[in-house]
Amino acid sequence: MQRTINLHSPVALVGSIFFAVFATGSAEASGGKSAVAEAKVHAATPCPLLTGYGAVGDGAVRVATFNAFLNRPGEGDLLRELAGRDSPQVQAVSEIIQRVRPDILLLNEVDRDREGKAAELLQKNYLSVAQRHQQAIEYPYRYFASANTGVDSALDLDGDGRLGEPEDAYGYGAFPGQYGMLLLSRYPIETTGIRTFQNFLWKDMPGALIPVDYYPPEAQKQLRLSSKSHWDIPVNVDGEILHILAAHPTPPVFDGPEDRNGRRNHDEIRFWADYVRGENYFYDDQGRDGALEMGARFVILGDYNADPYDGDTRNNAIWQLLKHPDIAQDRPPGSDGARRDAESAGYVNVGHRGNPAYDTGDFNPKGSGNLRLDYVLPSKHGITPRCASVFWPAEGQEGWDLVGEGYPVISSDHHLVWMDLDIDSLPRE
Ligand SMILES: [Ca+2]
Ligand SMILES: [Ca+2]
Ligand SMILES: [Ca+2]
Ligand SMILES: [Ca+2]
Repeated sequence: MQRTINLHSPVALVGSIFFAVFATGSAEASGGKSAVAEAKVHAATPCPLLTGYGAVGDGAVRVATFNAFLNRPGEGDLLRELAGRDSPQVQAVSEIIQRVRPDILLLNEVDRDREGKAAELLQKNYLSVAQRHQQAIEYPYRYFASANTGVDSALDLDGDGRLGEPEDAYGYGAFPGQYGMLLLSRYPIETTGIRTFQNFLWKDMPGALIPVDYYPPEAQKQLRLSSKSHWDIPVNVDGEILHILAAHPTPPVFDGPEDRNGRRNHDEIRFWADYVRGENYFYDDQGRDGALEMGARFVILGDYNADPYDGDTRNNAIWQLLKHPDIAQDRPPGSDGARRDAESAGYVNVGHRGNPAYDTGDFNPKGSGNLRLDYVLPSKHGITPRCASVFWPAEGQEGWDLVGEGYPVISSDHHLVWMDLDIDSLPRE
C-alpha cells in the first residue's frame, strides 16, 4: 500500500548519499520558516559525501537507537506476527535498519516473551530477508532480557482500589516484558561483564524524588527505579570495550499533580548521569556493587521520553545528560524530514521551543507534538563522534514511504537515530 517507491541501484545509492548529506546539512541550517529559534545549538557534523547509508568506511562504528514499536496488546501477539514474514510494519522497520545498517542497535518497545524467541524470529524472518531492494543484515550477537513492565507489584500503585492492573506493575505493562529492550550487535558482547539494574530500588538512589505523600510506606520500600531495566552491556569492538548503556525511562505523563511518572523519569535519567560519574550507590542484579569504571568508554542509547525544551519532564530532566561533563553531546543529530513534518503538522509544534529538526518522535500535533526523545550519547573519553543523523526522510525524498505523515503509523512513531564513532585507544594502566 504505502510501500510503492522502488529505486534501483545505482539510482538508490545516489539517492541515499544525497539524502544523508541533505538531511544533516539542512538540520545545521536550523529554523528556516519555522517559528522556532535555537541558533546556539549546532547540528551534528554532516556525513562526508561518500558516507551514506551502509557505507561507514574507515573503521567507524555505526551505533543507533530505534524505538521500533514492536509492542502489541496481548502476550504472544508479537511472536505470532513474527512467525510469518508478511507484517507490513515489521517489514518497514526492518527496511529502515537495512538501509541505515547500524553495527550496534538498541531497539526499544519489543515485547519480550519468556524465552526471548521474538529476537530470533525478528532476525530470521525479517532482518535476514532482503526488504524490497535492500540487503539483508545479520546480527550474530544480541541481548534480550527481562524488564519490569507488566511484573505485578501486588500493590495498588495508582491508588484506584484495584489490584493487578498494568498501572500496578513495577513498570507499566499488560504482561511481563511488554515494551522490552533488545540489543543487536555485529560485534561480540562480553557476556560475563553484563550488568543489569532491573531490581535496583528507587529509594536506594540518594535524594530520590519519590513522591512520599503519594505512595504509602510499603510501596516506597518496594518500588523499583527502572520502568523497564537499565543495562550496561560491554561490546568488544576489535579488542576495545564499548559499554552500551541502555534504558527506556517511563513517560513523564499519565499521572497526577504528584507527578510520580515525571519524578521517576527524572531519576531514571539521573541513574546514568551518576553511573558514569562514578557515584557509589549502585548494585546490580548480578550481585556486584559500584558504578562504571572511571575512564571507561560508553554510549548511552535509548528512548528517554524527555525533550530538552518541550513536553512534560520534571526539571528538564534530559539536561542531566546533555550537560554532563563526561558526555560528548553538543551537536544533536537532525533531519530535514522532522523539520518539515513539524511545519506541516502545525498546532502545538508551532509553540515548541526546541529546534524541530532534532525531533525524533512524531506525535499528535494537538497532543504533545513532535519531540526529541531518542538519544545516542557517547562518552568524551575514548570516542570521536564523526557524523550522525535521524532516519526521517521528508516528503518527496527517498524512504519517505517508510515514515509518512506519522499517522497511521507505517514503521514507528519514533525515528531511528544513528551516529558514526571512531573508537580511540585508551591509555593502558
Ligand atoms: Ca490499581
Ligand atoms: Ca507528570
Ligand atoms: Ca518539537
Ligand atoms: Ca507527523
